Amino acid sequence: MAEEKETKSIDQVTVEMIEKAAQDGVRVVFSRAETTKPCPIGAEGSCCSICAMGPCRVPLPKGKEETPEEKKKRTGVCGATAETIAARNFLRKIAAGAAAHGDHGRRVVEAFLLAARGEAPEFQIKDEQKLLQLALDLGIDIGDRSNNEIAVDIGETLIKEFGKQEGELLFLKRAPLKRQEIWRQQGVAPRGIDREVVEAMHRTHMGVDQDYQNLLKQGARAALADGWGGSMIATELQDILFGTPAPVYSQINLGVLKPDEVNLIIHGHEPQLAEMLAVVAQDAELVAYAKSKGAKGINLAGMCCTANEILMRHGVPIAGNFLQQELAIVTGAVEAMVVDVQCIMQGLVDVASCFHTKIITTDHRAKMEGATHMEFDDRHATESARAIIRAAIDNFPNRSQNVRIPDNRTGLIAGFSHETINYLLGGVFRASYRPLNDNIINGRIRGVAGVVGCNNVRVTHDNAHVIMVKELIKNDVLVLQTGCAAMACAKAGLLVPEAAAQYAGEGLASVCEAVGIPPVLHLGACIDNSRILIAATAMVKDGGLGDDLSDLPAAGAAPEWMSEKAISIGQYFVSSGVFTVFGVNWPTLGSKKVTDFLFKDMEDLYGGMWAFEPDPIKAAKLMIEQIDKKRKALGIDKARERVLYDMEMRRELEAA
Ligand code: SF4
Ligand code: MSK
Repeated sequence: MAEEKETKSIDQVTVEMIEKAAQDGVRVVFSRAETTKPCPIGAEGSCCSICAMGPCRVPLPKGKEETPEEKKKRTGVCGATAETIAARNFLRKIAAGAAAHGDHGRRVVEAFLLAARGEAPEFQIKDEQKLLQLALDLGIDIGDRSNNEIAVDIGETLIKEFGKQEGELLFLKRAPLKRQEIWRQQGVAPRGIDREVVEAMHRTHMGVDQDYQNLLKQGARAALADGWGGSMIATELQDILFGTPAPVYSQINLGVLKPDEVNLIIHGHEPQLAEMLAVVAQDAELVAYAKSKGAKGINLAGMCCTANEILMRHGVPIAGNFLQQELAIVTGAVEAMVVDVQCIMQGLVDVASCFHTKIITTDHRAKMEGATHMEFDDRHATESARAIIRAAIDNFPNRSQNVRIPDNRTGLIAGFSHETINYLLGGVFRASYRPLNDNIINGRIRGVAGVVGCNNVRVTHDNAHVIMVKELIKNDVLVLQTGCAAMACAKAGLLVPEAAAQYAGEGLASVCEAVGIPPVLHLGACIDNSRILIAATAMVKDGGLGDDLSDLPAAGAAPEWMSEKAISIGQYFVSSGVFTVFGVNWPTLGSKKVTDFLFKDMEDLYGGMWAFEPDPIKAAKLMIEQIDKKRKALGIDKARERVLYDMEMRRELEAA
């Protein structure tokens, strides 16, 4: 481990570009991390800055047991304990994460409503089947009404979910009945998405909620408003509007940039603009315009979660994940980087100033000093997208000789939506999760793990993702991925069917080979973690694996997390009954009580709990232990012992 931590990335392309940045005298995140060290007090959640009598720092004494007297004195000026401070900080992270996903969801509903009302003519309903299914789920009349009429009702119903003041979020009803009961008993069924975020902010204001358990209860509720609210609404409507993803082949890494074309990178999270750019980039007139400027064509590539969105639906190649955003510019071959919201480093502007790259912001909520702002308007989507592409083309003649595109890209298969998994496993006439459940019950698949989340410059880039996922699949755990985690494993060659024979255990490999899927399934962007909730619910409903999400042999992880959204995602998995382990650092270590509550007591309340383990192999082992614990409780642990060593069962599977 120590040796690996000395390297900045396991990805050779990233290493090569870090070196080029150094040669060019350009500061990127990897160099800034060397001079800006993390504050150890903030990292453990022991700094409170919510009022002007502070900031108050109450770090846990290191290297010695704290006496009760010392503990009593470890408070902020107002008397706030280390417990209150750690829990408040944790809740604020959840609130920010839920707000980010919620606001993304709201923007999608707004675009959906404009499209349904004919006010954004370039957006059309693409997935009619999903539209009708959602109408049925929401109790909206279908009759002989047009798709747009139905869509207006869906949009108007879902936009109210944000400002709803009482009752429960509508999508909670999609969860297994037992899970819904647990939420009601614990008093954490969210009322409205915005309401839970606002209440979290109020409770963490100076002098309000000062009971750490009560604060963490609101954390559970706000996070559920993300997973079963904002995120799920976004995923559902994006699928209806832009198409539900199906398996698609593409490529990843900075080698997807082209030396002789206009390279335009789209970075951020919301898919509306990216969708339009993907369409407009093929426009003959624009291609001709690019040629008039000396380029051979227009090359669109994605970065971070926007990349996942257009990869899943259009097969647009991915330039890289979170820590590669500045390095894309360092190639010297990017004419424009177009950004919207979330995970966009301000350092981009500084890096771009050393090259010819234009940074183009497109959303009124996310501007950057030194960038060019070109507002994207859903009502005139094509026009906005064309203007952006023209700006990129106009910049092509400014490209200097200082260009180095690494000759390295890896193939991957993405596009595993819940609907696709259902179909692939069950076939066209009996789409279901039955074969997955059967293979879990007979032990060929040991369990299912969601490995998701970001990159973090404090640990070796991509390393923990790849090590953890290899360990899981080696032990017959099917892995579902989203976000930058999926990209890390894609670069390591794990997202292709051939990876099953090379890296997966015998049982998992046999199932993957029979169905023709990789052992690691890419489900989309961070927002699409809601697909994992739906897939897990479908497994419960299919039978044989208990009657709640917490009964499933499943676990979650974010080994290289960095964003507040990751904490919100982790908490909604825990509150939905899933054991979830994070790496890097843990933001409540300043309070043993708060940490114990999250790591132990939450299991009694929700059936799921948090864990922290920075070593990815140890973290994978914790996940496998949990999976085995659930298998035992379901009485299917014996089946697994048989299947691994029984040749007759293997022959039977091959013959099937
Ligand atoms: Fe310090 Fe209390 Fe103010 Fe926080 S709320 S900064 S602990 S005085
Ligand atoms: S982009 S939230 S770094 S996964 Fe969704 Fe990647 Fe994390 Fe951003």
